Amino acid sequence: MDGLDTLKAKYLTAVANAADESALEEVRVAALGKKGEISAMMATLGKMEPDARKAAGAMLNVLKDEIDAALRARKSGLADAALDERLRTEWLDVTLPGRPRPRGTIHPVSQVMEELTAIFADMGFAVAEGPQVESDWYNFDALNIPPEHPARQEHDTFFMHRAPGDDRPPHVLRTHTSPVQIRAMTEQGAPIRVIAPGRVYRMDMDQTHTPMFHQVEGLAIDRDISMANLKWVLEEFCRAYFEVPSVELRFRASHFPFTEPSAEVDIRCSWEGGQLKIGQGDKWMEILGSGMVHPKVLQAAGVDPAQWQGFAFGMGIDRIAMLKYGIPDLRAFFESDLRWLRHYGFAALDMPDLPGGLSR
Ligand code: 2NM
Repeated sequence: MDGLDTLKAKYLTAVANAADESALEEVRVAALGKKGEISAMMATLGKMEPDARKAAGAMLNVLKDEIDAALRARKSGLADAALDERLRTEWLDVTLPGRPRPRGTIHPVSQVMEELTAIFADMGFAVAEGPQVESDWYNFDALNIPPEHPARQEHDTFFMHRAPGDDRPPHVLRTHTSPVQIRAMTEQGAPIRVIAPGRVYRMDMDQTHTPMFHQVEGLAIDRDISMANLKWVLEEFCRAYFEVPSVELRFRASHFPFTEPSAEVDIRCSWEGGQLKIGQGDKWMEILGSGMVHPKVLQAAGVDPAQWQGFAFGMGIDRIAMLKYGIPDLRAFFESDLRWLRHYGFAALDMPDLPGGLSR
């Protein structure tokens, strides 16, 4: 039988060059398959003389075994390479630290609420809370704001709807947190020392106003509380809040229906190079309103104005947050822009405490 060496070389080369298992299978079929070249040669043995058949058959069997062995060896080589490739590409470093979950941050308004709560708590003020939907009595009447007062007109106040046919005055979204103080006085009586931080609502929207904003009000009622106590409490607050060694406040006569006398409070500051400095300089900046609680307001809350008196004040939380943390635009507070929140937000473990300093 001639040409077996050529055949052997042809198939061993084809085996060696098969790039993957399916190419290898094609080689196997071409050589050893039922219609393959080796099988076809086996089929010719029957027509040979017995001696020649024996010799040719033995050679063909050797050739078949050699090609079969080469196929198997190549097949396991390809499988090893395929496994190595998977191990290389699907490799995973199980010792890497876990990916931190994206975590939220503390909103500057929440941070400032925590800070001022800590400061006032240190001076003996408890936190009071109340509903954001209020009766007009708690929001206005009890605070000596008569029906014809401008603050009661539609352009400032959000009114809730009553059921058709219900002629009682509508509820309102509270326009200040003062109703919380009325409720606290009514429930606890005097003496009392509370702050009421929270959301308030006014129909107003421009560069410096949003329809919802945050306010903190304070109230201290006792037998002999005066404007002097008020001034000290506010100075202590500003010193701690703005984290400066000293501050200077000035009272400017003003008017609120719920206090008499009333004063707006300015803080000494400077604006050198566009940078606000609290406690020094030759400028004054208004930061809050205050006064001695009007006798009619005490009376409305069931506190006898012949025996008790005290101060109250109110300030905008969003505004003092902007001042302390250099936030230029009020409206950004409520836009829920993640980049803004990540930039101005506080880490969850940055909660303030007075011994540690409010900002660390
Ligand atoms: C202010 C200014 C002055 C105030 C009054 C009361 C209450 F309920 F006790 F009468 N709470 N807050 C008050 C006084 C608020 O905000 C500018």
